[in-house]
Amino acid sequence: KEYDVAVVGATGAVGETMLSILEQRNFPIRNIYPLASERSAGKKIQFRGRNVTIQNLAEFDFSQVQIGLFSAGGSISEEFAPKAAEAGCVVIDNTSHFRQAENVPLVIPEVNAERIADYRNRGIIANPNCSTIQMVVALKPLHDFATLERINVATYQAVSGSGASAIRELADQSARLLNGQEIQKPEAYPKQIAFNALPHIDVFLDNGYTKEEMKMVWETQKILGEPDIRINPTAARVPVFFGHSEAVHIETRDKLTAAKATELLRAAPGVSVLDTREAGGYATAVTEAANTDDVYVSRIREDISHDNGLDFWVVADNVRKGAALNSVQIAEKLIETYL
Ligand code: A2P
Ligand code: 11C
Repeated sequence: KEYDVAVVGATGAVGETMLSILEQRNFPIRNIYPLASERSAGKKIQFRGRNVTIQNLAEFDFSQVQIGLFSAGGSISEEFAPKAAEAGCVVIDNTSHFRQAENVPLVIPEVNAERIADYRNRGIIANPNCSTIQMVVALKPLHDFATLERINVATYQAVSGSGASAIRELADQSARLLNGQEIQKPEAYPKQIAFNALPHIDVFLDNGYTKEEMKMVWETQKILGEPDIRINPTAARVPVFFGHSEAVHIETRDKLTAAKATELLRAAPGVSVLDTREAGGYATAVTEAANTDDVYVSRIREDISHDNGLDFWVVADNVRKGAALNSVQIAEKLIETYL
């Protein structure tokens, strides 16, 4: 069986990757419909060696497709996802807009694929935030064994998480600074990102955390179905193009040794352990994660400051496993079992 699929935000950092992952994984597609704003409508992209014309989202008839992969921003999803669902299209939404809605499942296939069944409620499945996905893929086997009580996490996030314009801004600032030129006024971020680190992703909330940090709290609790796990994140932006890194510190109810955690992680779906406790014996965003599909875990060790504490480092390609790949994996499970 083949499906008609729309990609909303097809010219963006995530949308382009969705298209190439659909190609790479040979998703059974009859017709592909790349959609974007009227600015891009009429332009052509290549899909499976053929030219396909980008169409204007605002004029698209969603009754032509069975699946819509949305990644054009929260306000676009807010307006168009319900319309698409009403027309009979199952929406897999990569924005934050529907993630906390009670009747919308929030899915990482390796963790809670069974929740995909709840697409029937509203015709929408939410794809979690990239920083949540890679952390929870690694946490799931540890939680099943030792029961998580608390998570402390600091992130080092790539600029591709902010989209194509931020990728250009980091490249442009880096080139100018290396050439001894002044940088232009930053647009994607409030301060210079090249050769810097910004303790700020998404908007600031009343409790002093940023929305990116609170998304890690809310989404982790929802995906694991554990509203009582305490989570304390700090999210930072670093001058890396592709691949988020995270230092994760967990406290578990039951003792979890580093050896046991390593064994559990080695057996976990979607996880690759790289941890030889020597120079270079760990994964990094650029050298291992970027352009690949796995979530890499390194630096697994028992916390010397807490009896039931364990630390690890986790990296993944934020645009692939953190967004486009996870959405396509949801679509694969959807057609395998339900459509
Ligand atoms: P466009 O290129 O036509 O502006 P990124 O996250 O990398 O910045 O990409 C954002 C994506 O969302 C792009 O594909 C962009 O298309 C799309 N987009 C932005 N605004 C709209 C809109 N009003 N309608 C449809 N697509 C939009
Ligand atoms: C970032 N995590 O790296 C963000 C991007 O909620 O889908 C994804 C935002 C989201 O900037």
